[in-house]
Parts: sequence; C-alpha cells; structure tokens
Amino acid sequence: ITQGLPDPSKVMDEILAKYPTKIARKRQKSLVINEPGEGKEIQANVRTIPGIITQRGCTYAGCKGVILGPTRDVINLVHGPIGCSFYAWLTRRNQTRPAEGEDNFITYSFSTDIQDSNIVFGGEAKLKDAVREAFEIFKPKAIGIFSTCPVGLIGDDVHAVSREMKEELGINIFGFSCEGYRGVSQSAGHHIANNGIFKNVIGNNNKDRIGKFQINLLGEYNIGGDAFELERLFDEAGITLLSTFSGNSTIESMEYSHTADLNLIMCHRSINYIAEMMEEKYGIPWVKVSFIGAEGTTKALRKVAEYFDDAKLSAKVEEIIEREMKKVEVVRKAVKAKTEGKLAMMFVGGSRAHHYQDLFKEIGVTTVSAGYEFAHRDDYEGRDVIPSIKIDADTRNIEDLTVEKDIELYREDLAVKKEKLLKSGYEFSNYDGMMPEMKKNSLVIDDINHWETEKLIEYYKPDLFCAGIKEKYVVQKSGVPLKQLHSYDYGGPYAGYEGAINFYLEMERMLCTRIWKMVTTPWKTDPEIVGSFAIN
Ligand code: CFN
Ligand code: HCA
Repeated sequence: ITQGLPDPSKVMDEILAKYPTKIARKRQKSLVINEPGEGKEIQANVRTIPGIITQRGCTYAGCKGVILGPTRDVINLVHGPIGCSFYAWLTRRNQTRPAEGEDNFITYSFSTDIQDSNIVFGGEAKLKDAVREAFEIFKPKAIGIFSTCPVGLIGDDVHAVSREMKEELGINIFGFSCEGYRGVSQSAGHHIANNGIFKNVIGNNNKDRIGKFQINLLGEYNIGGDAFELERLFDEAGITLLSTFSGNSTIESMEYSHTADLNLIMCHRSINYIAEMMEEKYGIPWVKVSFIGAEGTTKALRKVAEYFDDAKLSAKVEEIIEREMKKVEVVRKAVKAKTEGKLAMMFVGGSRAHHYQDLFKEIGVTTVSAGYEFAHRDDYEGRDVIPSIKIDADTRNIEDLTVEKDIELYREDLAVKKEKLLKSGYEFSNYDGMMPEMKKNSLVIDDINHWETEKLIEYYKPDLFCAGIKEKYVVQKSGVPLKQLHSYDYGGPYAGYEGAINFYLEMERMLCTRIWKMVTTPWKTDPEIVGSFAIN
C-alpha cells in the first residue's frame, strides 16, 4: 500500500500540527496507522471536540430515524420542534412494500411542533392531543413517541403519556427518551431504540411456526431496496424471513420475531443489543454476517445452511450461489479490467465503512483510508475487544432493562444446538473488525472532520471518496467524485448478488469518467466569499 503513496505518518503530523496542543493530543488517539495483527488501539465513541465540524448525527436520529423509521405500520410521533421531524423526513431512502390494503406511514412526518408557550408551560397536553388526533385519523396498530432535546430539558414525561394513552386508546403506545444530546452520537439512540423495541414489542405475539427454517434479519434497513434483494434470495432458498429489523418491516412481524430459530446480524453496531437480549430471553443464537459484496453474500448464505444442517436446503443454497455468481462474474471481470488499482476512501456511520471495502476489493479497488462516524472499538479492532470502561456513553442514562428469565418451549433446544455447533467449530461471526481486514499502513480515522478530509484528499488524491450528503459537495468541488454510502445517492440495491452487479456498474461509471479532472476548485482561485446586500 505504501508504493507511490504518501508516508501516512507525515499526513498525520501535518493534520495534527494545525490543532492547539490539547486538541492535537486528543485527536491523535483517533488517528491510527494500521498494522494488522499488532493489536493497535483506537479511540472511538467519545465526545466530539466542540468547534470541530463532525459528520455525526444525534441520539434522536439514531433512535427514530435509523431503527424505528423504516417500519411502515407504526406512527412515529416526534415530540419536539418541527425542524427535528422535518430533517428526518424521507431522507434515508429506506424503502418499503406494503401489501394490498396495508398501512404505510413512512411518507408522513408526525410532530407535535412544540412552541415557546409549550416550553414555558409544558408540552404533555399537546402531546396527548397529537396522539389522539393521529389515532383518530389513521387508526394505527402502534404509536412510538420520540423526545427531542427541548423536551428533555423541560421534563415532559413521554413514558407516562404513553402509558396513559395506551390505556385510553387500547393500542400499543411506547415512548423513547432519545433527546439528541443524550449520547455522543447516533449510537446512543440505537441502544435506546433496541431497549424500547425489546421491552414493548418483541414477544407480544406467540405465532405458530410458519416455516421450516425461520430467521430474522437484524441491522438491515432496506436503503435503496437492499432488503428486497435479500428477500428474493431467502424466498427462493425456502428460508422464512420472519422479521427484518427494520427494513421493509411491520411492527406486527417484530411482535412474533422471538419465534425464530436464528438471528442474522448485518449491522452489528446498531442492533447487537436486541440480538443479545433475544438470546438471553428466548435462547435464539445470532450470527454476524455481511451481505455487502458477492463473496460475503455467498458466505452468509452458506452460514445459514450450515446452521440448519439440512441437505435439501444446502443443495438449494448451492444452486442459487452457482447461478448468481455466474452473472456476477461476467460483470465483475469486465469492470475490474477498468477499475483495478484505483484508490478509495470511506468515512461512513458504524459499519458500512468496513462492509463496502469488500465490494471494492472485488473490483480491485484499494481502500487507503477509512473510518466510522460513531462506531465503538470492537467495530474497529475486532470481535475480542473489551469495551472501553472509561466512557460508556451508550449506556449512560438508559433505564436498566432487566430481562426476565422467561423460558420458552424451544429455548433449551436452541441452547443445546448452539453448544453442538460451537463444538464442531461453527463460527458465529463471518467477519472481523475494520482494522484487521485493512492493509498495513492504511490510515484509520475515527469521527473525521472537514480539515482532516481536506488534508487526506490533498495528499492521497483518491479516485473516489465515500461519505454522506454533508461531505458530498466539498469533496466534489475538490475534483474527487463522492459516492454516498448512506443513501446510495439515487442508486441501489447494493446488497446481495444483484446489488453487487449494480455497484460494480456504478463504480465503472464513477471511476472511469475524466470529468472530475476538469473541475476548478472554486476556493483555489477565489478563496473569499463576498456577499452584498441590496438595500432599498
Ligand atoms: S443504514 Fe445503517 S449500517 S444502521 Fe447505522 S451503522 Fe447510519 S443511517 Mo447513515 S448509512 Fe450508516 Fe450504518 Fe448500521 Fe445508515 S453506516 S450512518 S446509524 N447506518
Ligand atoms: C443520520 C442518517 C444518515 C445521514 C446520512 C448523511 C443516513 O445519521 O441521521 O449524512 O448523508 O444514512 O441517512 O446517516
């Protein structure tokens, strides 16, 4: 990786030199020159230094936008000023497919739109009215209530209101204390959402078995239609997908998700808590998989077949793999011939900055620098990392959930099965952390900011930068194409086999055009923005 590339320690030095000493000392711990196998540590999941322009979002975004947002038949009512609701409205490109006559509330934006007078006199009455109004108009099966920053500051109790309204209206109503400031990032919101769904939804319906091989898919949010592609594969294989948390999902399917035989986890960062609580309460084992990349998809499908240990299922899975890989290989080869040797960087969320490196590898593109916005140390360093005890921002202020030891009929069977699989060498994780899987000397940076981004681009001149909407235009104006790995811009699906093909073709389009070399960076010739006012 060092061939023809700048010395990473020089890049790091120059980045840090600009900061005041104290800040430099702090930031230094979040910038690592990768050395797989050397047990290097990275500082992650800590507060962003005030004044720095971070990529991160807030706790409310993680709870309402990320985890609950993609479920179509629950009304997600935001208790807060209208801006919080407006900025979380349809921006994530999570898709859904309601059946004929089924509810879909995703296209709506529900908010109490609190005003100054509510801040002074309290907003609970307004919240109750909003719940009643939403119920009157839409007759939903469930309503989730989400607190935003000002609500936490004035002390409205969304849990008490939820209980009262549940009693009054006779439907499932539950609240989330997910005020934006509660954690250091979205990550705390994931945790709050996981606890709330586990406590209020999972286990509410003991539905009879509907398939021979029943699974849930956790941490898949159907961005750009990813879940549709995975549903296609499971359907054909004869694997029953009971519930997805939460892409293309219904609250109803979550209610009986505890009757599954196995949980697959895609994005471990956002949903490991539910997986662990489901294992503890219902005995359902979980396997960490990634369906990003054709190779990863093959590995994941085989993991499921291996788990169920059924000859017919395995044969079917192999048949699908063979057929799909034939199609994938044709496109992959053609694209790789043009993209081999190109350099990419990716700074995204809490799992994609790692998962997408697989797709790039498949077409010969190297990731020279990468990092997450809000992941924890285990996401970087690998599965054996002991969580940092110093700052556990995620669990701070979160009501302690006691999992009652409610033994389901099949719980013991599953535990015995897990034991047997472990003895036979079955691995419950399909991938490791970001750092063990990245090349030596690549630069790993947690919670990157604009200054650091600018320097990376200047030094490495990457062929492609992957991040989100806030970074997109600054990077493009520097003459480097940017692919949004959050919303996929207008593309997708990118998961599974069809997704891999879509992604290869998109990369061919983005990496092989010469248009970016023709961009004149505006601030290079015109560093100051001059404004003028028209005065009448
Ligand atoms: S869909 Fe997921 S995959 S849930 Fe998470 S950590 Fe966000 S919204 Mo943006 S794209 Fe991103 Fe991940 Fe898991 Fe998405 S990488 S930042 S909170 N994320
Ligand atoms: C969020 C959602 C986000 C933002 C994406 C972006 C998403 O963090 O609240 O910055 O472009 O995927 O929509 O991560």
